[in-house]
Amino acid sequence: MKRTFYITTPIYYVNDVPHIGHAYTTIACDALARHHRMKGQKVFFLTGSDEHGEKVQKSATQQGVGPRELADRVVTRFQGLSPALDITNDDFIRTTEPRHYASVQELFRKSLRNGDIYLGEYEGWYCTPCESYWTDLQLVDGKCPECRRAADRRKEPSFFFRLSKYQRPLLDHYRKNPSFIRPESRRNEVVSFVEGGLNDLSVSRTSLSWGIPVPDHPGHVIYVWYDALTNYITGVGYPDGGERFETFWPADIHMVGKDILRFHAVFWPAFLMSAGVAPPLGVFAHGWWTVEGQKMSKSLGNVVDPYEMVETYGADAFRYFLLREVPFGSDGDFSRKALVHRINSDLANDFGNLLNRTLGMLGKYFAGTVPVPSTAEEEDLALFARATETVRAADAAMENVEFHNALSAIWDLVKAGNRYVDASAPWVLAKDPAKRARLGTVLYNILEATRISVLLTAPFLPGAAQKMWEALGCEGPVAAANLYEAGAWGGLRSGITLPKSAVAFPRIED
Ligand code: ME8
Repeated sequence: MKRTFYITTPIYYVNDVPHIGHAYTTIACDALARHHRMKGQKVFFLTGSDEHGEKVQKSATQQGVGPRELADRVVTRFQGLSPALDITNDDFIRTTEPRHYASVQELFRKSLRNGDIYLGEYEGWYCTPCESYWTDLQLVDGKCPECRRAADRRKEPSFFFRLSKYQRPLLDHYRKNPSFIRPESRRNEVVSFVEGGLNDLSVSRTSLSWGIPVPDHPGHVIYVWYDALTNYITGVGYPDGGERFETFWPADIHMVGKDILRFHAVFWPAFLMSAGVAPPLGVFAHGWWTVEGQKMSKSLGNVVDPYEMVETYGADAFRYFLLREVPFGSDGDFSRKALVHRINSDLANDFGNLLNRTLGMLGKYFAGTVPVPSTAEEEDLALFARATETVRAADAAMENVEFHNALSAIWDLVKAGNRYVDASAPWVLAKDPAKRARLGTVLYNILEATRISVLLTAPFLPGAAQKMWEALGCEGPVAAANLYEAGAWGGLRSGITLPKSAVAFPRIED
């Protein structure tokens, strides 16, 4: 196993406040970061904000403020997602920070020096009111696709990145690293795109001033995507190098939405190769959410606010729903009904109930003191085997970034725990003093299966898992437990006294 794990979210545009799409990527990264920490790896988890470029400039102009002022205001909404959603990022990078200017300019300079970035002329359809260039394909009836006014043919001097030169190196990289782009269907899309040929890419603008200046060419600012992608190395200390860079670069996973995969899987590795920096090890593209069957949009007024979700349903339930409801990588539909259903059936009925009924019986039959298990019977051995297999299956699913499969394996264990209770009927055993030892064994086994389930849910339900962990008398933060050590059968201590019931998941009325 690799000793380190570096994971990143995209950096979010500060032209508008966060929505479910932002929360989704960040939660997915957080679950992975937590899982890898529990495997004993040294983890670095980076998120941040994308503050330059036309989008932010335009939005600021519309609101009658400067772009910096807008960024300063909106960035707090993104930073606030971490405490609200229980996110454990190690750093939050803003592209307006001095450390990032130094990093972008250094990377750019490397390619300027070796001739991979050269001065040319950018030509396109320019809409003056929108201050935007459009390609032939983007124009609608020959007009600007945004304001529908006439666009003019216009040229400006621009620096270009010699992307065409990297077609072969990129294809070689994809071939040698089959898991560089995941899921596989997305990989095939990217490979076909690159096989189709690559044009050099315009990487500077003179029509915009809100950005990082091109070194030694003050009239040009660096293209916002060149600037934004570079955050992933700035975050670990580029260009100064140092221990953090040595330890964590190349990143293990850049997690992104499917719409921005091409930037990450084509442009970014090419920029890095040109500058002599190793490309990342992997890019994973997830799907998009619709809301109650419709595309999410401001004009429809159906944008899902993550803060509102946390207030209404709690961070654990929201996190659980997003990662359980759809196979990671596919598109999904968000609905309150489906969320409430998951809370009631999976969290309250299956999981919460397992813990509560077990603690209830322990209180009633053993005054809350965890018994010492004796001889294991066939159904006990089946439960141990299931628990051990679940640790393995959940770990394997997480390695494949299949959250839904990890959760479904964990829930199979939870359900097996509930079936074990029903089948061994402690309330019947309790009536017969001769069955006292058997009753103790049964209760120990249920508690132990519950403990292992709680351990496995910690990356997904950090708040609830911690409370349940404590209710089972386990010490320290569950987030700091080691998956393999704490996941081994028999970790629950006999002889300790547990409370009668624990905070579980309350049912929600539909
Ligand atoms: O693209 N469902 O930032 P951004 C799921 N700054 N994900 C969604 C979504 C939805 N309905 N809508 C958006 C940017 N997203 C750049 C990134 S990285 C170097 C620069 C996702 O704030 C989208 O796929 O517009 C993207 O991954 C993320 O939100 C950020 O979007």
